[in-house]
Amino acid sequence: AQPIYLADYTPPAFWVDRVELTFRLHPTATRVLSRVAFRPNPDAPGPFTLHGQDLTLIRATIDGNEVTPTLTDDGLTCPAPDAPFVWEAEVEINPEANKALEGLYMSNGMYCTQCEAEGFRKITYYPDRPDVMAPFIVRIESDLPVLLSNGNPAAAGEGWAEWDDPWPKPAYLFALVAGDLHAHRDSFTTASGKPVDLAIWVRDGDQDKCAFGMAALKASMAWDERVYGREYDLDVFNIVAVDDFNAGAMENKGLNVFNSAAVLASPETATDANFERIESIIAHEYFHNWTGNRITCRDWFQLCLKEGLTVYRDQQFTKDVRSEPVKRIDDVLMLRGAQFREDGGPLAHPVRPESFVEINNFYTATVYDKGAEVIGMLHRLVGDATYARALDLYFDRHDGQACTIEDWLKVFEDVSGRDLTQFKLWYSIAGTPHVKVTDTWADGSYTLTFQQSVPDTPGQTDKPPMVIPIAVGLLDTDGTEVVPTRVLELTEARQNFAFDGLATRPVPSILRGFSAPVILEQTVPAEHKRLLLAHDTDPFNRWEAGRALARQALLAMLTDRAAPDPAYLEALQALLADDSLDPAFRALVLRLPSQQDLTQALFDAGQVPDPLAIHDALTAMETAMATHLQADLTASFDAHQVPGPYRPVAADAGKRALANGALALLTRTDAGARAKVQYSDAANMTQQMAALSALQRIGAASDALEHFHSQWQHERLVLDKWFGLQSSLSLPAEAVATVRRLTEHPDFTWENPNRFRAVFGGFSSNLAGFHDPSGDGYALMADWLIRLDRLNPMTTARMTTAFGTWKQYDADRQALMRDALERIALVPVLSRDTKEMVTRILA
Ligand code: BAL
Ligand code: ZN
Repeated sequence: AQPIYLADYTPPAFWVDRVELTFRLHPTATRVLSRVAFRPNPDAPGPFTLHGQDLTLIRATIDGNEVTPTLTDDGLTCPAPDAPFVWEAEVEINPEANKALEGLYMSNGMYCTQCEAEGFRKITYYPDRPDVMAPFIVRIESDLPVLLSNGNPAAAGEGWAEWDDPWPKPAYLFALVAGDLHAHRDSFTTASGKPVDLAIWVRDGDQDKCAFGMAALKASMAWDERVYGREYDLDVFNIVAVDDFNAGAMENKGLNVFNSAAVLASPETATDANFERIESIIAHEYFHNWTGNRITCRDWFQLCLKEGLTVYRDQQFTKDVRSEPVKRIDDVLMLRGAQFREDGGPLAHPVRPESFVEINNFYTATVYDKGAEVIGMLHRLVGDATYARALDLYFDRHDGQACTIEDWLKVFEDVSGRDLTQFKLWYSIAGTPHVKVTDTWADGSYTLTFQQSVPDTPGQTDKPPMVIPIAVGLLDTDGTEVVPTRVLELTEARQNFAFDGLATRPVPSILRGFSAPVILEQTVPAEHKRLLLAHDTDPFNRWEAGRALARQALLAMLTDRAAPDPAYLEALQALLADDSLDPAFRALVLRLPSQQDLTQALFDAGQVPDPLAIHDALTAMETAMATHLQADLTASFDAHQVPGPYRPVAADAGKRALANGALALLTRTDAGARAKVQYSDAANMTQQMAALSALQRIGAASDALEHFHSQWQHERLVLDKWFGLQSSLSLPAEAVATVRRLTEHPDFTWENPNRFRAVFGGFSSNLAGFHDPSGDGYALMADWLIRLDRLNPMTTARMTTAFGTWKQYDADRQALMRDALERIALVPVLSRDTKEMVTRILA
């Protein structure tokens, strides 16, 4: 397959004014009748071509006259008038055979669609590109009781329903759902007084898991009105939960389709983390109604236009409804864990990629999360008032259009009067910038010197300096803030910033709030880190200082065989006991860097990471924490039990997070005594899973696992947790055998992406297990990826990223991973998705 280039974009040769679709649903032989009003584009004349894939064409007409199109590799072409005309076609498709879960497919007897990015071409012949927008009218014929599509319900009768979506949309936002579904209903009145009927549609038995999602939807609708001035624009908003789904959810106009794991929750079956994730995904998909649907992308290279902005908006929402510092730390953990890793390896690409083979491979942490960071920087640089005016102008100027990053930045230039030429590099330069900072003190003047550079990435070298907003504050050596936060704007390769009028040499707090997605290189004495951990007014940097101390202590254990640093443990002790601090924040400070963080830190320091040594160092540090902090951890554990009925609110979740963080550590030295009690007494899934995880991490969970399986074997989402916990937390020596055993379990329904991801996504995060020196982990992963690729290329391709850091390891492991990757690459009928990923990883 040939790459597609951003530089080759040409507008469509034909516009679409109106689409009418009729679906005669049948599991193996669904008929799709389309009637599409086309109009030639005088600005880009060209042949009439339509995308199409896996379709059987029954008949086609133009203005009522039978035509015989020429079928091509990716659709068809046909002579067409040089004036507006009506194209009609009838095609047959087989939803039951569609295990790739793109286009129209069946899941547990229900029909469902997924069209982003290019799934609509598996439903009928059409210009399946986001810059072709049209209103859709849809008729569904089926005996199933619930028949849904986009827009407003228009009419319905026995065995049929019609839907009318007046808002012009690209085909990727089309959706259809049909099944024996049950509604959890509510309503919302918009700011201008328009009533909206809301429903979450689920399988029988799941009705009791919808209330939280519905509350999150209503909160999102109100928030978008209050903060962005955006009202909802249809009479109904439907959400459907489906078990077989490649992603988390999809923002189809008026008919969001959700992976059931991203919407269904009850206290008994979902953890605090599940509830928070559900709330943010519901918000994300709802916010797409304006940032994605009303204003969409001109082409798929502009994916970050809707995704970066919508992630930024959902992050703002979570900060507002929960804790701002905790959310910022969580987001940075995610960014560093996924995006920095991507940016530092063979899969690095710009926020706006310039070429792709398969667009599904670019729904990445870079497009989403770095894309959101870029918007956060823009916001920081122009300030709140200008950001708000820019967004108003963006919605006014571009409503109903398919736009580019240039359109987006022009809005900010027009409103702020700034030249964003250099800022725009954030969209085209891949790789995480490194910012090295040094300081000098002379004659009462303190100077910070910054030097920036961006590492080479595939296809990109010799990169120019970027615009980097660096939020800085200064403390004195007693911990009092002497200069409050100021945003320095770095634009050159090397730049000085002076602070005058200080009585003594200050302690700097740099990159407050993680004001830019960069790697900060600074030599900070341990006593300054402890001072910042104890006193910084910026909660992010307070946490960051604790993190740096933990990393330093762990690296010393790994490289110098040092004992766990007592000064670090003392600093933690003070923090743990500080009841003025949010328990959720304290829980984050207590969490050690992950195996993956330490792997990266060692690699960055020019060393070859040993996964087993890293695992053992983390275990030793946790044991030291449990021993030295036993009284404090016990006090924290006892003091943060949450009595009464479970509520998924941030305050209670924070207390549970701290108590359960303490429990995980205490389990290292009490042979699981507390965890066993908590497991037996648990009245909600957060408590049950925390206890089970703590036991699993010391290899003492077998009885509890057996009990958990028998308790939850009929709850598929809970069973995913059972699988995932074992693959991700099995002890290194047992992990490969455990995963193999899980794949032989009768409940391992591997065609379901959630179940597959639970086992193999969990396994790939268990670095000491996955990287077993035998190579058996790699071989097992490769075997299963090869198997899944025949059915589901999208999920397979994403999971190849387990091998993305292969060049960081020792020669033996590299050779074993290369063998596994080459074995996948050599499969004769490998999907385009997986082929592209494996080729890029191997390059
Ligand atoms: N557009 C794909 C799912 C999401 O980002 O919302
Ligand atoms: Zn999105």
